Amino acid sequence: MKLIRWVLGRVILAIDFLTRPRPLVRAKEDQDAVDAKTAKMSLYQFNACPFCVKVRRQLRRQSLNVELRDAKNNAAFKDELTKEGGKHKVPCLRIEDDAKNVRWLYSSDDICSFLENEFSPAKT
Ligand SMILES: N[C@@H](CCC(=O)N[C@@H](CS)C(=O)NCC(=O)O)C(=O)O
Repeated sequence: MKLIRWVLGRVILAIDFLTRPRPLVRAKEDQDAVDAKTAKMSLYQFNACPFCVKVRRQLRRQSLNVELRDAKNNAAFKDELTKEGGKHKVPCLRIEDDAKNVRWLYSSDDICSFLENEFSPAKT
């Protein structure tokens, strides 16, 4: 079972690599503004999780430089996610606002919708 999961994970990563979306190109000042916003975000994820791959593709498509945190192999990140986020489930987007309030957004669909909305071309 572990082997099958491992093989499936490699297949997902290979397909992802071969079909990577083209990143959006913004004017430098627009990208700087987006980078300032995404500097306050981090994505807790597993490398070969299909839902995480989906969110990473969305990040790439929208050229969002969000720090990736490996919640499988990094014990500190795993702990943070479980204790502060509330459950050990990935993907989960940690979003900090200017007042340092933190929101933990779970579910790939919800994360992708949030990113689409937050960084839509009309807003960036
Ligand atoms: N519906 C969720 C599914 C997420 C999910 O099932 N994630 C798995 C990894 S692929 C997970 O976090 N499992 C918990 C664990 O392995 O500890 C989504 O779209 O994000």
